[in-house]
Amino acid sequence: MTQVPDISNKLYINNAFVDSVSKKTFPTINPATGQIIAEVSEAQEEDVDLAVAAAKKAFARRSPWRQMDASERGKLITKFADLIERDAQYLSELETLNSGKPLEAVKAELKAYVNVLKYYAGYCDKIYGNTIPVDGTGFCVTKKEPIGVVAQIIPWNYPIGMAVWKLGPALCTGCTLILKPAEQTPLTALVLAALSKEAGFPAGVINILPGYGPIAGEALCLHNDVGKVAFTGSTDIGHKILEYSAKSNLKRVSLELGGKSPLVIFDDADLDEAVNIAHTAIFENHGQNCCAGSRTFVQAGIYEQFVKKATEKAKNRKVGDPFESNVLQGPQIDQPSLDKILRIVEESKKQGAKLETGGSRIGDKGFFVEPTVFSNVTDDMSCAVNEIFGPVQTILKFNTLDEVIERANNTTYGLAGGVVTKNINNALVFANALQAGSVWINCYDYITPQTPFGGYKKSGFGKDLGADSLDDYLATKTINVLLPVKN
Ligand code: TXE
Repeated sequence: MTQVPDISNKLYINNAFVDSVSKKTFPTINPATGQIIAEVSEAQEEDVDLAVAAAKKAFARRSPWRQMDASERGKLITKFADLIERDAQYLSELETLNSGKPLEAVKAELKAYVNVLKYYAGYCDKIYGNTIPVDGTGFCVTKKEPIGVVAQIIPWNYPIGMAVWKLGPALCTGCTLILKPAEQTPLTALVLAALSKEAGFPAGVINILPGYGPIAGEALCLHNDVGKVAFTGSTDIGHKILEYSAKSNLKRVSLELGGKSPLVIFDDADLDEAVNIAHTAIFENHGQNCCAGSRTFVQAGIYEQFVKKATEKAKNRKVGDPFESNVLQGPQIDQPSLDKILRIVEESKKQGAKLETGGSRIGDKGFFVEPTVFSNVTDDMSCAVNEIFGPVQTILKFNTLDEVIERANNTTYGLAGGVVTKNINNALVFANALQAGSVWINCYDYITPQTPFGGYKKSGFGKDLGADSLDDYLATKTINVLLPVKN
């Protein structure tokens, strides 16, 4: 049995695990059983005020964090990464318990997250400004400065991953932060808090506030001492985050929102390889992936064979207890998510999509859904338009490159996309024309610490990962000195 950490009913503010001011708690559940794992402390507006005040103090002039050499910040982040690696087994088990993600997958993901932190650790002392050859006799330099106090609001689909993606660039640039994990998955964030304390970050640099979006999340976004919000979540809430910024201090905002990403298979592709890529693109993490390949476009010449093989593969996908080693799919995160998936499946059936396999809930305990495949899908059907965030593959037929480019772009989203073909021209023409932040050729979901990730259109703006993500946490200051002569 995975032990629930004894800090699970605390908030983490100013390097201390404390009760919420109101002493309110909320239950967190195991999505595989629907049973309560623990009562978790719920942050409210007054806790947000305390955490922001701690982060502000940690960012003040002459504070230990502001006095620290950038290279020392890098060493702290490295130590943090090493501690996560040390406790990988426990963190993975707790993540599986709280999120329903298969344990083996979580363990593999965790290795990648350690590398993300190490990437940012190495970047701390490599953040440069410029010298600029200005008109006149001025000597001009630019400096990249940390924004200050940042709020980070993350979802439940990759709880450790999203935390690390946000913590990395904030710490690297020297910001201080308040992170709010999703209400469904608060537990591993609290363990990360404990590990950051052990690593030795000064008080107030990292604060972790479990709580609800419309309460703690909203209070963070409206706070006038917060200089930036980094948000990953739904497009609907993305709209709200911008409103909060407009209503308060015009804080900076970066948004990583939903998607309806196309994966295009041309008929020159190796069929088995294409089926595998498309299967993983949609079914990975039970479809709960913002860049899931949730519209599979297959060229007419191989359409029937593709559907047959894709259906076989979905039927063989092992669903069950996420702690079992050969299980690839655990439960969906919660009841609303389950209801949304089943509603879209029913709507699509009524609209004429052909259900090849799946389509139903499994059992009545936990939130399990059968791996589902739809063929004969047209662009206007519910399963082709809406972000399902579930294990539902929708297979559409196309004929030409120009046609599929137009249809692939015919969405309000623009997070990612992929193409499988042996024809390099078609691959690159597609990659150039797709209105999306990431394009994968003959692969999918190829995400590394070095590669910027983030959307176009209603999938948001700003980047996670890579050096590009640092820009969102930095302000450029121009310093001009007037010299008596030019040379
Ligand atoms: O998202 P929310 P939900 C999509 C996916 C999913 C749907 C709903 O389609 O089915 O969104 O999921 C916080 N002010 N994605 O309801 O509500 C909330 O507490 C400030 C795609 O879980 O956006 C949580 O921490 N914060 C996505 C975070 O926002 C607020 C991942 C995400 O929750 C808030 C998740 C408010 N008013 C869902 N309301 C992706 N891009 O990967 C909520 N939050």
